[in-house]
Amino acid sequence: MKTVFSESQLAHTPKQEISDGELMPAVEIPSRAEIVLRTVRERQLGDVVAPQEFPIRPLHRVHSPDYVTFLEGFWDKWTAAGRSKEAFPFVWPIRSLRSDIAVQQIDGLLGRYSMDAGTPVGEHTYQAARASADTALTAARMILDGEQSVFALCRPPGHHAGFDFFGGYCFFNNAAVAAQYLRDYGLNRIAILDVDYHHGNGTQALFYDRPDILFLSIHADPKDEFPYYLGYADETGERAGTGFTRNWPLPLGTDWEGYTPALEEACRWLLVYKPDALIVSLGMDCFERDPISKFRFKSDDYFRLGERLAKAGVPTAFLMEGGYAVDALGTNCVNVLEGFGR
Ligand code: Q9C
Ligand code: ZN
Repeated sequence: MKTVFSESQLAHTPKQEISDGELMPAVEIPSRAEIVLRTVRERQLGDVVAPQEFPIRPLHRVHSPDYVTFLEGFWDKWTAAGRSKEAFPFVWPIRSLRSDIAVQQIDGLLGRYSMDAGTPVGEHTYQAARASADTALTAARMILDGEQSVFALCRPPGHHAGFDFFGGYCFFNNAAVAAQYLRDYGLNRIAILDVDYHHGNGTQALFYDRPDILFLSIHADPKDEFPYYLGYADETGERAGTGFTRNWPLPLGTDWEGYTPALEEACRWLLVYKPDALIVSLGMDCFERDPISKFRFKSDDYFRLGERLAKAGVPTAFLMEGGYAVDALGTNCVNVLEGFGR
């Protein structure tokens, strides 16, 4: 299996995040990508190729142009306002506040275009997020060109980012951008299986009313875990998309044995849907030693995950999402890809 990777993704270097009432060291850090890349090479998974640079168009197929422009121009505005460190939003236009105001002030803009205060924006965040989307798009291109499987080593991750907001360490929704690209360049039915520990709220919302992109997600129950406000079992799609979203929220403490029935059900939906391509939002944060998560996968379980996905027999692009136990991240990730074995 080939890997797509760009060094530009390492330029996004969050330092701290607001968590549990404290400023804590950031967990979505460049060494995550570095250890996965090193393990891909050590275990000789296959060639590592640089992504193509794509124009802005495929991003605009998923994200609002004003959001993309906001991220692109953010650092200049931030520093012009006399700020020098990484940025955090702290006020949002919820409910009784007005969302029809065309805010100009930088803190207003940060809230307008975000969902949480846990996702610092820095000088090179836009460039890295673009490179991450290019990595996913290149993987999609390779599937169109006949690859049976490909690994997009994306960072920053994407599945929490929506039409016009960042959050959950995500800026552009790599899986959504890749799925829409596959639709635009000839495939009719795309399935996205999200196995990150957290619900992929951004991806779900982007395709909620569409039957041409099936969204399946297995994750920690949002009643106990981020993102709290989406990812419940009764969310199954709307209008033409009714029945084309499925969620399996699982209790904290879930291990491989507890996870398997949900995975089997998800795979059954894949079998019924018969997608032309599968995108796996591949988070490794179900791991027992993940510092921010509460599932109990062991490293060997990731082989089984890969083996099970291979049985679906669909051309598959793996896109990296979360996973914060950095020392084990390479092992766990390459275990999935080796388990998949094509
Ligand atoms: N106290 C992904 O895995 N906040 N995002 C955690 C911990 C957000 C995770 C706070 C977690 C987002 C792509
Ligand atoms: Zn996650």
